[in-house]
Amino acid sequence: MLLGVRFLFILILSLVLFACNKIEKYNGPSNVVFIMVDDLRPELNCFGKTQIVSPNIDALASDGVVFSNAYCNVPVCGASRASILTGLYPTKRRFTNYGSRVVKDAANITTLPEHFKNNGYVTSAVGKIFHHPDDALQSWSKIPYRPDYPNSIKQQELWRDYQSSENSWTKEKDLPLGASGPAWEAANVPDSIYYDGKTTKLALEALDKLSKSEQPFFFGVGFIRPHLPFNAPKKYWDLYKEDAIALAKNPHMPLNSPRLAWFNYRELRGYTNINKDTLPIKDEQARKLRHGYYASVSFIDAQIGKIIKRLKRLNLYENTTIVLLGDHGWSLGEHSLWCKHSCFNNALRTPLIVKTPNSQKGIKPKSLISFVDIYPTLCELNSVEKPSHLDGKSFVKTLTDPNVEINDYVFSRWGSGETIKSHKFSYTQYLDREGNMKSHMLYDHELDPEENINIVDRSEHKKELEKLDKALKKHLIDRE
Ligand SMILES: [Ca+2]
Repeated sequence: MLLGVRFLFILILSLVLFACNKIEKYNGPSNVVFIMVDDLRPELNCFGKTQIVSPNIDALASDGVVFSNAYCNVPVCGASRASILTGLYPTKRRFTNYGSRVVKDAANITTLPEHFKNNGYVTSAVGKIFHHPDDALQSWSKIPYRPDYPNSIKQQELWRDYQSSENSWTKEKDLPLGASGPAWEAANVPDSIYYDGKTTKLALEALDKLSKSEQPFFFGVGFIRPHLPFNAPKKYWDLYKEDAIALAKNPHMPLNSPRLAWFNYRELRGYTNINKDTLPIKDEQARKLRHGYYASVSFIDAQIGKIIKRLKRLNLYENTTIVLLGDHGWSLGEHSLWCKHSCFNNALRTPLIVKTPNSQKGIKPKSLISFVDIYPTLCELNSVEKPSHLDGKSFVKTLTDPNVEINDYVFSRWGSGETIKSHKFSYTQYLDREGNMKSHMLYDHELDPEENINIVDRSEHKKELEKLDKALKKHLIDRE
């Protein structure tokens, strides 16, 4: 009897050790699922916020690694995606706006999925990964699916995606590019009616096929919400009581901030139910916009949940590297601003969650991470040699040790603004064409994380300012 118990104990112990060993020893190319969510800011529970319902992203975060100090390099879709997917910094000439294309700005550069393809991976995608559906098509083993391609490459068709009868006029074929409908919609329809629901359905089918592939795969899934307009099925709007939605606590520009830091969020003003002048958005409408943003995030969260569930069902979840990121942050009325397009923290700080077969569960590394670091990290994780053109650094070490620091500074730019961020400070210089400084702003993120007081003229920060100025100047020279 005693021998029997001992045998059973040894057997269980062996099985446990075998299981642990299997995970710990996993060391080689893993499948990669690369999930991009348009205009997602870290307004999620896993980033310490409480207003948005996002159980699936939060569950992924608790299984993976959450980067609370991750920064995009340029806060607009096209430029940011081109930068992430080439691993190159944006400059004054390259990746400057939403229309930026890899094939134009970095023609000879091997993109991240292309590099994986060249190294034995099958690479495919559904939805919006590159901004333009026809950009860098050499990246993929087969042309990715998007609802706006190849039938049309009119970008606005993708973003409009209105499904209620009162907005059917937006489907008119001769509507000029750039003409929009309202800034939100809550049609009482199933998920599958909106583009992101269609994307999910195709992503699940693609995963079923990829699971049978003999090659490892790199699979991109790109969601267009919570990009404007905030069109999402009504059931996601119903998760929130609009009256209870809190507005930004600082709906004013920072004290002493430069005029150049302000902008009139033309993107939002382009929607038919938003006033076209320079007046601030009224509280009632601000609350509706927040409601729409939250509903859109919850809609996408549900789609991500379906993808995770399918990965689990296919027994791919444990040994797949899952990367979830936004392409930049978003202002929800803070500083009286909306949308991206600024050098404020709300536009630059961006969600990044990474789960790998070997990463520690639920850790939150403190290191500053730059989005140009994603490309080299994925190479190192999968034993793929890094191409020589990369600007960033691998942050693989942070996936098992949250105290490792990768960068002293991260750098972002928008328009004439160049930003350097350390743990404590964010410093932005607005430069003219010749590189001369027109104005600048400095925020202390330890004392003033909301960036309400520009302290650039305070003498006590003179030494720190000189240090930041020197590091920024070096970066501007190095990256060119
Ligand atoms: Ca975007």
